[in-house]
Amino acid sequence: MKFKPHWIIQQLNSCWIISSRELIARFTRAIALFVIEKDAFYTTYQRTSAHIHCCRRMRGLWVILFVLTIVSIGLTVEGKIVPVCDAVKELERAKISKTLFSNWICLMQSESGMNTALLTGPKTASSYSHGILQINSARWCTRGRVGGICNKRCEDFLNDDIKDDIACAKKIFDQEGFKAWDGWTKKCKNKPLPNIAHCTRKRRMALEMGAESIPNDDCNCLTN
Ligand SMILES: [Ca+2]
Repeated sequence: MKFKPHWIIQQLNSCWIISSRELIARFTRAIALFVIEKDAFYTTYQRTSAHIHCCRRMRGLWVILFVLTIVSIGLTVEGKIVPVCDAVKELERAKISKTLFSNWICLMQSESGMNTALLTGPKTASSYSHGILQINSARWCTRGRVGGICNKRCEDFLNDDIKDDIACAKKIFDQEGFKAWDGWTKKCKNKPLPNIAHCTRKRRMALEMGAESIPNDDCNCLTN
């Protein structure tokens, strides 16, 4: 049988309309019949009860559809909170100077809370900032198509892969330094920086133990 979503919506809508109008009429008729003729009352009562049951099921369907919609929206916008050591690993892959790792992590934490899907704005010139590094559409990327100085779609900075985010952020850093990010200026500049020593320590311990692989939740980012 071919699925017809418009038919379901029609049924649901008609049920809602009937429930608020027709039910009152049916109960009124039922009360009148009860007074006049007892048997006729029971017949009408059964029909009305069946209708109430039908509407309850329809309302149940509405609730299910509503919950599914909310869940699907939630899945769409839900981002990944990147573990610190995973971010450090990506910084190393991007050949960022190790002496700046703590600043980069502080930058990510202060700008986005390490959330890859964070979208903020609009700011000046209707620009938006995207992702874990809050890359702005005013200059660095273009919304909906490839563009900007980084020659990227801004939406690409909202997914869980932060390699391209870091690559673009490197260009921002090369041109403007960390001061390009308000979060870094307010929360990192001349402030205590995040301690990422545990990322290097776990890696070093694993190497000393001769482990060939390290569990996912550990950091295998630093080779020194
Ligand atoms: Ca990305």
